[in-house]
Amino acid sequence: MIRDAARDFARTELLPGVIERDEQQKFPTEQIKKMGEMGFMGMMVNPAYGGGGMDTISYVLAMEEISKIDASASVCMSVNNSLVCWGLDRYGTEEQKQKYLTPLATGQIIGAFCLSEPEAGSDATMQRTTAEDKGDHYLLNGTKNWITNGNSASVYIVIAQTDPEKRHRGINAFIVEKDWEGFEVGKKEDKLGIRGSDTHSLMFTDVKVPKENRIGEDGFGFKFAMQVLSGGRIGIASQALGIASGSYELALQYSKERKSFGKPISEHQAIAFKLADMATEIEAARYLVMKAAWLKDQHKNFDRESAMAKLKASEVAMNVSVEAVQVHGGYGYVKEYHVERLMRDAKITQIYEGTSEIQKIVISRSVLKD
Ligand code: COS
Repeated sequence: MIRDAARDFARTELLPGVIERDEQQKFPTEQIKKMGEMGFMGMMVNPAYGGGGMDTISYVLAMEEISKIDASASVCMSVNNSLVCWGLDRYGTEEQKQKYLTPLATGQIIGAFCLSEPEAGSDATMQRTTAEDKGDHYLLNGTKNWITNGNSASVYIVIAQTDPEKRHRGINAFIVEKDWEGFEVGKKEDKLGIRGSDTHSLMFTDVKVPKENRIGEDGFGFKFAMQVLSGGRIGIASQALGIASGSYELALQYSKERKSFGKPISEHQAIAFKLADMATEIEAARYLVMKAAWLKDQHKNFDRESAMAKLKASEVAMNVSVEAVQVHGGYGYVKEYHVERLMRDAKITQIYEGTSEIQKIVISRSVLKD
């Protein structure tokens, strides 16, 4: 039912205008609002805080369907669900949940997660953004880069260094509101793909953050970021799965309609074998994503599996979307057939929330402990 609801929504509400939003870099404001009303923005959150109380498997199913049609809407959904809501639900105080989680989970407002900096993406411990302890508040200074929902968000989880001598143990996570003095939204990035999402740099100049807006104990910020990202990788893996299966479905349909040399191109082995490879790879990725989601739902460690799921699903998204363009031939290279957009959207899944190379660090460190 969840998958069908997400599929119907994507086809009726996201498909119209998806090409124009990509061209004009237009954020899907109305569509995201409706996704909130349907319960897609806080799917795994405790219903006491306005969430859907669903499991990760349900979230993956919905993410795949939304991503088949509009990966710009689905990255907004993924960040809000897995990086912002899940982290607050798990580690927030009662006050933080009442004040921030409820409006975030119901989609009344959108959240953003701010870890990356001009010089700290993969090497996440090298935070230059500082939060100086001033007694009842912290003073936040620094710059964050490539922040999804950068301008459309109202609430930001910001990772900052409080005590450089303690390195990663001196890092904290803070809840920051957009209209606080000293907070400035910087330039919007002009991107290759997911162009409907708004990606910005953010600047903080002496932003006063009340002590009660720190998440967890002093020094918990790096572990918080790592745990939240581990769950986030299931979201991005399901986004990649959706980009792959969306591209494949378009290629399959087109190959049955388009004729060459007197028969549908699907009946030429060159195309039929491509479809076989695409279907097989998608199925392999789907099992990895589902395994990671299932482990998370069982409250077991899923760090290795979420990294594997993201590594594999993002590679499959890239390969399958390139092949889908090839199956479409010249039509694949123009916008109205959708596959060129899916191909451009696929690339980011190998980069954000930990590059493929970072996933291999996580996986190799884990397997070496076996
Ligand atoms: N859950 C909880 N804690 C974790 C963790 C996880 N999944 N992964 C690491 N940690 C903890 C470690 O236990 C360690 O804490 P202690 O020293 O107290 O034991 C601490 O974090 C540092 O871990 P480690 O030494 O492994 O850190 P590294 O600097 O080697 O970095 C990687 C580890 C590379 C995995 C990490 O920096 C990373 O994931 N980088 C990518 C970040 C990212 O996704 N960036 C994209 C931007 S967000 S779109």
